[in-house]
Amino acid sequence: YTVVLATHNKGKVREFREMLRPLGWDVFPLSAFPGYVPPPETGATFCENALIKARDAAERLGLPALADDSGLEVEALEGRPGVFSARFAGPGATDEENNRLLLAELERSPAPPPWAARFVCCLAWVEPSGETHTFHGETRGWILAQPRGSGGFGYDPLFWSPELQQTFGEAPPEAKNRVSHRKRALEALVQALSRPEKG
Ligand code: ITT
Ligand code: NA
Repeated sequence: YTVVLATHNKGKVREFREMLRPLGWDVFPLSAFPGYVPPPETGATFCENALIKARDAAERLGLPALADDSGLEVEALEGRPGVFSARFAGPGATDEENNRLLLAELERSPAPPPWAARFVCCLAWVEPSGETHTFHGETRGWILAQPRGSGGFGYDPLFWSPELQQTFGEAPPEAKNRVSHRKRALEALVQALSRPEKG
């Protein structure tokens, strides 16, 4: 496949490259299209936002497009930050600012640490013809009161994975890429595309 990866998030680009390398796909990052401005994410769900991003890229760039909308859902915060994960501390917030706000809100909540959470990913695949597919992946874990490790991106240093027995910030990339929400959604997509009638 030749596909546009419709994301400006460097962490996502890195992980998709790592995970797609063995598949031999030809993946174009959005940086290959310097004039392309992504649409505003106005959806209420991960899949709505992933579809907004993938549809726009497929239409305007004329290639199949893959978009990831993802985020962290924390039980003690009733599922927040959810679709607002990237801009939890405001538009253009840094990962560090988002992590600090998350811990501040959790410290104020009645629940003691660690706090149950999950990462969720919706992947949208859209062809220039308009044909559309979405795929879901999630991974469960615990938000720690202190960050550990500096790998990954976003909330990774705070997210302890029972499957890895370490945080996503401490885990080597190949370990995170075995159990992540992103990997699980990608597995579903690859399976569907490899079936003759597609997903
Ligand atoms: P694009 O829309 O350009 O893809 P974005 O960062 O704005 O980039 P999202 O709206 O999907 O993308 O927000 C995803 C946010 O959720 C991301 O910025 C992180 O804060 C968090 N997140 C998602 N996946 C993550 C992961 O694997 N590890 C840590 N944090 C993650
Ligand atoms: Na989003």
